[in-house]
Amino acid sequence: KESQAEKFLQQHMDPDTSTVTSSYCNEMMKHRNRTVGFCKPVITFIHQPLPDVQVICFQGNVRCKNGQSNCHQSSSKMRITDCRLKKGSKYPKCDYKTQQLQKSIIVACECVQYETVHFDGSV
Ligand code: PAX
Repeated sequence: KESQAEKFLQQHMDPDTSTVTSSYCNEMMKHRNRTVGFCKPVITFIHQPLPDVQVICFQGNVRCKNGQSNCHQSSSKMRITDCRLKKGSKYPKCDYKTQQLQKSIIVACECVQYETVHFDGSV
């Protein structure tokens, strides 16, 4: 079984893409998230080298949305793409809106190797 950290990389990392087309999210959600049973409402892909994301675990500590204290906010803005499910889109036809952004991101880190495990949001 893949670890939480591996799942994070699989679900959120796409370092090699710099410009995305309007079909980016629909393609990525199909290939990467292999949505089974339902359409995920929102997933963010991060277009930065992996070390830039790993180091966030050593940057500003913030409270997570679920009240846990293991979230960290990136000190610099990151190139990201938000994929949001379009209204009225129904499984299995998950239809996403693609939005390229430059924002600071908030991730949860676990202590074993201090790795990113959850995407908490962007600000
Ligand atoms: P997840 O499935 O919520 O958590 P995601 O990034 O894939 O994450 P497993 O063993 O898999 O159950 N973990 C934590 N989760 C939340 N908060 C803290 N502090 C925490 N610490 C550890 C992945 C694993 O991380 C563990 C948690 O137990 C999981 O372990 O987000 C819903 C999804 O939408 C994405 C991010 C989430 O998926 P929401 O709204 O509930 O926070 N998402 C959300 C996104 O990609 N972009 C966005 O802007 C937002 C808002």
